[in-house]
Amino acid sequence: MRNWDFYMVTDSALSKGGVLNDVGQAISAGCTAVQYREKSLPFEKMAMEAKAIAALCKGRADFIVNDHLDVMLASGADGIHIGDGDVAIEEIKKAAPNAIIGVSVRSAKEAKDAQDKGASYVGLGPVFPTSTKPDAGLPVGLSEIGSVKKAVTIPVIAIGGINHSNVARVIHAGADGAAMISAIVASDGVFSAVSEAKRIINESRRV
Ligand code: 3NM
Repeated sequence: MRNWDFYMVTDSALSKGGVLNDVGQAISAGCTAVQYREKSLPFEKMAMEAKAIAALCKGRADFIVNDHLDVMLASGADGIHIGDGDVAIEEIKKAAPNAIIGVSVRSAKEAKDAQDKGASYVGLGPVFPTSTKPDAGLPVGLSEIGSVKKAVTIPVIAIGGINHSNVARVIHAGADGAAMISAIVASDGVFSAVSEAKRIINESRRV
């Protein structure tokens, strides 16, 4: 795994320029972690898009597929991100022993459980209110980041309602990285939105 201080998640519904264009711009701006999050396309379409993203990421960014083990395997992605009710970690490890496995968690206890089961990193959220994932639940708040960091040794990526105005607080609270959807893909320019997010993150690590 590379340094994942900024973690991009795709969203075809919110995207202005299309998912592939978004990923290309994000990588050009220095993004090192890309998650393909697509809920409703047929397998063939997802696999095709994921293969194209894998090619864009090759040698420059780690590529993670949300939920779909079959799409991860078909595209040669580096890993998978799972949440409640998705494919079990044991099944992923059987199919792809070297895959990076991310698990969505809401608390220190869930994070510890995920680490014990073999997760490579956790996604903690929603840190702030978000309308991008309507079923994300109530915000856990910045303080949970510190609790989760104390409970696990694997990287903690914060997600949910993170934007350019609050990402510095997320990093100060201890997150290893910040994941953003709407603040990036619904912006007027993905390249500049990612560059600016990375600049703020780097700056906030220094103070
Ligand atoms: N997962 P935005 S919140 C995909 O809490 C996702 O696990 C979350 O989108 C979680 O950056 C979320 O636009 C949506 O708020 C994040």
